[in-house]
Amino acid sequence: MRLSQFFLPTLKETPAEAQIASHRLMLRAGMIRQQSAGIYAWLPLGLRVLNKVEAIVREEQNRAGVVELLMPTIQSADLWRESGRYDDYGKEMLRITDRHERELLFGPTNEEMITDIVRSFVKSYKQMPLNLYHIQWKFRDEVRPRFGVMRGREFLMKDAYSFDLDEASARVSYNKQFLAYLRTYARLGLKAIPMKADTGPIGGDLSHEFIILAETGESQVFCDKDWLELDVLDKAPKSPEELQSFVDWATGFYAATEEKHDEAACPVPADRLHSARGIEVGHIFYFGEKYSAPMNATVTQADGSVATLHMGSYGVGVSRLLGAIIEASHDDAGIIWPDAVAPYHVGIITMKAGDAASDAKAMEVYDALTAKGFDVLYDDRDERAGVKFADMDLIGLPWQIIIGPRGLEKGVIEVKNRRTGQRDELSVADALARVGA
Ligand code: 5CA
Repeated sequence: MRLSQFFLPTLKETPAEAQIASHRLMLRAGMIRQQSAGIYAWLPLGLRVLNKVEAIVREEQNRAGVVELLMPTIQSADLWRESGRYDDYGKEMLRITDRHERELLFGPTNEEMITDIVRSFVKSYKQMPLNLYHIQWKFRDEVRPRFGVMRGREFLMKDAYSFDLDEASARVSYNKQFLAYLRTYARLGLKAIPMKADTGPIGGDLSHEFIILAETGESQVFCDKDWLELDVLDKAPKSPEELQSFVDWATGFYAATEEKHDEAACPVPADRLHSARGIEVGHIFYFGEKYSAPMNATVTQADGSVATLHMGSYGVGVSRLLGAIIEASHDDAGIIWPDAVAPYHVGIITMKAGDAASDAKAMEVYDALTAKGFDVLYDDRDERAGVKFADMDLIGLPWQIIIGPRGLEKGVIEVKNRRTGQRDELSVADALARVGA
């Protein structure tokens, strides 16, 4: 992509309304624009990252054997009356009336709708277990939407739902999601800590929140430092027994939110206890028959008897993750994207506008990288070098290639690593190799 043909409305000034780094940086980097309180337009750069995060979430759900579908954003109030949640959900729910005076709502979550779909098609124990997910926009009329995409009113969520014959099998579904969550966050370059959690309006008695550490997190959390050293991607439990031991192992490390932490009773010695702010990037629940019983989601068993389905639900805050990743990875100059979700892998800057040799070399490098399948953003604007450097640091691509007449005379171009700040003058071939091409 050539920047002169892209739409990247970066801001020089720090927007006054943004209190935390990720919100400031997403606005300044031209990723999002607020359209109403807690409701954002995703500008091209922001959308590219959102799509990459979504793709990793999707791959890990598919890997765990969860099947994708897509449910609508608008739901009928009657469905929520069946579960008894229509009145309970209160003011957070956006209620809508259509031209026929039918009561609708913009879905804040989908337990009722997925239960309705499953009960209408699934009649026999032979169709169990069933694990389904979708990635869809949600609306919650939060009292205080804030921190940009971190606590929005409209936000993108991956929500999965499991249906099983009994509690033991539901536990296997839960554990598969638990593993998928740890893998998802690790691939996004995040250290997520599973913590036992309260279940709130979703319900049930088994639940874990996945928290990542960042200075601006909404809650104070405590955890065993040893957890932060571990790599979960090298673990591949397969059988239900292996999976259960994995979950037991992963939840065996001490981790607690402020409300649950008790210094006197804490089993971890002070020097191994890490205390930090945390951001909730996912939440999983097992709630048994809470929705299936009132909504009559049952199957016939082998002996002819009727079993009410055991359910769980599993949420990832896809749009919130962008804020969380930036909170965990930025510096004074801007965002530092982990490779896995960077909107482009390399940015090319020419230092002297109108210099034909620089322009030609930039196109040569651009073509070479593009031919190898890399996403490249070439800043070909007629701007001062200083402006281009600042914008490139701000948008945080992992690598920068800087091309100017002085280097070209020596037969070199410069490669800068955004994370370490290291800059090296290299031949074109070495520069391509340095960025991984
Ligand atoms: N039905 C369940 C799981 S599918 C559910 O709704 N869980 S939740 O309420 O915990 O939401 C799941 C995730 O969505 C949260 O962990 C959080 O990361 C994200 N989330 C929740 N509210 C918001 C919000 N207002 N803005 C951005 N992300 C949010």
